[in-house]
Amino acid sequence: MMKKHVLALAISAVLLAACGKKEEPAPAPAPVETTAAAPAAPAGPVLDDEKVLNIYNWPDYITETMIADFEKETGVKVNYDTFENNEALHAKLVAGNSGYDIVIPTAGFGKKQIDGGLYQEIDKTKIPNYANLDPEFMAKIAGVDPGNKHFVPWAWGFTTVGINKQKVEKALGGMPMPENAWDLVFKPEYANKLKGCGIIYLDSPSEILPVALHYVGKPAYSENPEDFKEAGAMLAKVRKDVRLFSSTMIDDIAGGKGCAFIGWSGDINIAADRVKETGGKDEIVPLLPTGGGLVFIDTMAIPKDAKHPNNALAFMDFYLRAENGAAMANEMNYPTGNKAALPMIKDEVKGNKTIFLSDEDTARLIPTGGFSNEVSGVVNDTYNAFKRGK
Ligand code: N2P
Repeated sequence: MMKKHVLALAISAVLLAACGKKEEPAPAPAPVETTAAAPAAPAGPVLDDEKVLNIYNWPDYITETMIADFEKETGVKVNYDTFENNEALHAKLVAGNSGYDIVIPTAGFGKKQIDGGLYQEIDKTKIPNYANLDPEFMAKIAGVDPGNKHFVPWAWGFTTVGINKQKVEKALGGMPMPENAWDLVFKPEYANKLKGCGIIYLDSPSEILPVALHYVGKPAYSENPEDFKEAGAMLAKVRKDVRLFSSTMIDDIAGGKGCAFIGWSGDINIAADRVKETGGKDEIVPLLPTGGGLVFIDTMAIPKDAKHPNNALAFMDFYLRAENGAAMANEMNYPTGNKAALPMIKDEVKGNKTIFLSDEDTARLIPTGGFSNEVSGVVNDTYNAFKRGK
């Protein structure tokens, strides 16, 4: 009743005002002196005029709701594309005008992109949640990005050997598992036995060459072409046993295309979960080779020619919220450098020694690094010769 009355009054006031409109200028409002504080700046991040953000990331590397949540909160429309490996990202960046505002290189690989001036410096004052990051983790990245000027951590993991336990045991036929799991995919006496159930390698020179070099006792990121000859000779011996070079490893593992694979730790765990969920009996396991997994730290960076750098910084800040870091571990099996996220990570994930490694396994990892531009030709040639079987 009361409401209706008020509404009626308001309507008649509007009507009256409209009718009585004459040309008389309204008196200028008298300056009001006030001691009240200026109104607070609107909460939320500074955004670019165009509410668009173009992200280029690896496949299967973001939780289901992260993009939609960011869009809803900020009104920024996110275009999200994926690339298969560091080489593909690199080619896109070097060509210029990629159109991307955030890309996610592996830090070691991306060093030459920093050196080549392909990235902007990050304005950390626009990322308040930067404070959530673990300083020790950031110190590791500083090894390739001094002062942490360009790279903001996304997630990390390691390239390793994964197996379908039942299939591998059957194929080995009583032969014991090697102590160094890299033997399964690099040593002919094992690879010959596993070729029947399928050996799959990641399709990327920068994944295969460092582990191959390390396996033959050379520096994983050697700059010496002679070392590559040795790694190439070792690889050539198992070439005929490799069934597939894959860029869709989760699908290939879960789809039963192989029994031993060189893949990423989290993806092998995702495939394992998928097999379990669909009622599969076989166990998919990422192994922790005594010969060490190849660590990767993937990081967000803003290309020099990005059109929406403020939107990019706003997304980085959003991503670095503790709950988003925790979701990457809980849902995607990849740990982050987000220290504030740790208390929110589920016990079963924290307790999984193939996600959160023991100190012993951590010490064995092949540390972050990268090949220089100069040796990249040799890396690619060695890989391509191996793949072609020449
Ligand atoms: C893909 C995540 C792994 C990226 N799902 C390896 N750098």
